Amino acid sequence: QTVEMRGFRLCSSKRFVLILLQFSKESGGWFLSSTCSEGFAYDRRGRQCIDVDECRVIPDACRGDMRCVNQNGGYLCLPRGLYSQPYRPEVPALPEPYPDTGVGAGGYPDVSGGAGAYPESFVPGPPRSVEPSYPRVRGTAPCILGYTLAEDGTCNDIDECETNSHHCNPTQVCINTAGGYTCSCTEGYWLIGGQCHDIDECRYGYCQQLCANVAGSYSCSCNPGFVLNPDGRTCQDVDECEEEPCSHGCLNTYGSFMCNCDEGFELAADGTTCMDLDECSFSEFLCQNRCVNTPGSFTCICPPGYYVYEDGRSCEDYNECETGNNTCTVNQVCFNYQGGFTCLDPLQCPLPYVEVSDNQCMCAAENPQCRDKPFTILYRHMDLSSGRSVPADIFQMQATTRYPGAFYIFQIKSGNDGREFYMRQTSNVSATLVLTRPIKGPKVVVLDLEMVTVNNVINFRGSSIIRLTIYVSEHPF
Ligand SMILES: [Ca+2]
Ligand SMILES: [Ca+2]
Ligand SMILES: [Ca+2]
Ligand SMILES: [Ca+2]
Repeated sequence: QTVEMRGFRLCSSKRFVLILLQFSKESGGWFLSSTCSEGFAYDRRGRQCIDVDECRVIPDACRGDMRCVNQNGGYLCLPRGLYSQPYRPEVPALPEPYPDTGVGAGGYPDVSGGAGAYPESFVPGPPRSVEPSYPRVRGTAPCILGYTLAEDGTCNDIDECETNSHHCNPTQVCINTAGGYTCSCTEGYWLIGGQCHDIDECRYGYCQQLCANVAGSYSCSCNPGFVLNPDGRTCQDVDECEEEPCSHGCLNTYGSFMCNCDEGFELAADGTTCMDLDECSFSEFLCQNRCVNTPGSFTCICPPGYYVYEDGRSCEDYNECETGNNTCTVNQVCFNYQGGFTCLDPLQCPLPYVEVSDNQCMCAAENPQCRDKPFTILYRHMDLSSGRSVPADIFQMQATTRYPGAFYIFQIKSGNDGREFYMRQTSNVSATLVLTRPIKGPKVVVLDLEMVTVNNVINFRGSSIIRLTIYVSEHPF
């Protein structure tokens, strides 16, 4: 017997041995040959070891609800409720038929236990209400690594993160997966040498302008004049002009803006306010008379009797006599001068002078009263600007009647008390009245300019007068 049972030495189940022995006695159809390994019987006809179908030949091979499944070289007892399909483990091809002489030293050791050899190949079916029972296996769990058997018989994933059975380091984050878990870094960190380190996003130019690195993140900001775009990284120029910050013109620029002012204004220190320029303070010569500052400009004002010329600066005399804007009567003669006018009364020659024209009086030579008096008095009027620069030739005299052998002397007979005038003879028949000192107006100067005629041949000496009335204006224009 022991010789025949040699193949069972490796078998741990005595029960199994007993079953096989029993079968041998009852049926006699099978012969356990010492040359066949366990679970096989020697077929004399075929002269080879063939598998024994224990499920058929052994009554109640499996107990209760267990279902017997024949295996090559053994059998399995599997719960009926647990497996919907007949269990067909993918057993590696047996080297069968065994050679007659090949006494297997245990042959198929994993199958020797009869069941539980391939738990990792089990395909879990839908849970049943039947309370499962399991083949009696050698303590091997029916679920693959990472799964645990639930009470209902299903294999459930173990959440290693939840159960704290993971091996992630403290800087890492455990992420449970089906059948396992992974260690990874949260956003903003990266794995260097097994540790999660903050990414210095600033170093990698995440922000277009200003960047602040923080643990696990970063924050971008923009220079003044820019605003952060919705992407949180790029900056966009602010169009400050939309807020109308300038008094006048606004020009948006990249990162800033510029104000400009209308003509006549200047930008204040604040860079936005436009202030009126006081053009009058620039120069005294901006206006000929008086400068009046106005917002954005200036105006020149002229004294009464003048108007502002086309150039906007100069003062031009109103010629009241030409425009008719005067108060002279029909008998009077209107005389215009700078800044005013005067009405000249009709000429009235003082006795013994008689009028010879509308501006000349004469004292007849035959009249004894006229002896030692100038022969003629010619009335002339002229105007002169106050403060006129000197010297200035202002009036010319010339002898109109020339006597052969006569010569002429020109002199200022009266009215030159201030010695502002000088008579310069320019030929033997002409002279020029020269202004030698500035005269400040307003003033009326009456000069008697005398021309003395001397003729030694006929022993004649006579004179004529030009009574020159000079209207000196109040203003130097
Ligand atoms: Ca960071
Ligand atoms: Ca801008
Ligand atoms: Ca101004
Ligand atoms: Ca005038």
